[in-house]
Amino acid sequence: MAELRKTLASIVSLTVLFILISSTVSPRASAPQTVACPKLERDVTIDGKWTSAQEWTDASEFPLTFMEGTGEAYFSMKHDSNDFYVLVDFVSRTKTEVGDDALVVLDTQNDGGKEIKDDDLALLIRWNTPAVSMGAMQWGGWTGQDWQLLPSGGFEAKSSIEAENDPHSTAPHEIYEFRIPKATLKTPTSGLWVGIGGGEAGYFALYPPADISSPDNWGQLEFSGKTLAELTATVTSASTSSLSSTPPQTSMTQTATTSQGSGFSISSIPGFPVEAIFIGLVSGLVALTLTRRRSGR
Ligand SMILES: [Ca+2]
Ligand SMILES: [Ca+2]
Repeated sequence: MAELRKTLASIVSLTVLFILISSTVSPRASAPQTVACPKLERDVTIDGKWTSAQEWTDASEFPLTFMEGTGEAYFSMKHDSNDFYVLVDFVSRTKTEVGDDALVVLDTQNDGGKEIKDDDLALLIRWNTPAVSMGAMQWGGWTGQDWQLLPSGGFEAKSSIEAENDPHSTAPHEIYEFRIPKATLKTPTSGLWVGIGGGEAGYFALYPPADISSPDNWGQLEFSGKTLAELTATVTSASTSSLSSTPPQTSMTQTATTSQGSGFSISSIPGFPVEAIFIGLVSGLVALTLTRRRSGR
């Protein structure tokens, strides 16, 4: 509860920060990227690690783009008839610090827009101590409350640094796993945004690398009836496929890109640690929406 109070107490001041950050983010130049989520071949165990070396090799994988700091991190996704699964594998994060976190944001009605709306959902795993992470929290589906611990309805989220089965690296590092019930998503296609943030020195990495305050810029998540192997074959045989933005699983050896000078200039704002900025981004979205609701706008 202390952590929850701390987050809530930060909302007002961080709203200002959020506005400042928003003003520094360049608009996305191209249309949102469509990303196909393959049907799973192997079940997921939400334990915050690669339960086996094959647990996530049937998932689509994408590097996160570092807007602040450098590193190597990926997110992977797949689905079955009931759930959407996300892995965030922060390969280079071998030193865990308080405040490190991973966030999955969904536009559940895919109505986009230039600002966050009631249906937009965020799930967070945050490290409360260097050794203990706390479960998922959510906001969205507006009933007036802010973050909650472990929302009901089948959500699951865990993190660990146990990497003995991780094909990227077996050196201990931060790994996050999420289960999100598909019933949460109200349309066949949903806006999607994934990110990590934290660290004393500061890091902030995203997919897609866009302004998160505007759902228009989020990726477009589509659940496919095909497995990853089938999707990859489709891409290979049809270069004009809409799946062309989905990298093949060879991305397992791909390194995350860095994106300094992309227009996202957190470092231009003095006096705020990036950890606070990351939480502030989310808190700012909450506060802005609450302010508008209270003022009737
Ligand atoms: Ca697992
Ligand atoms: Ca929405």
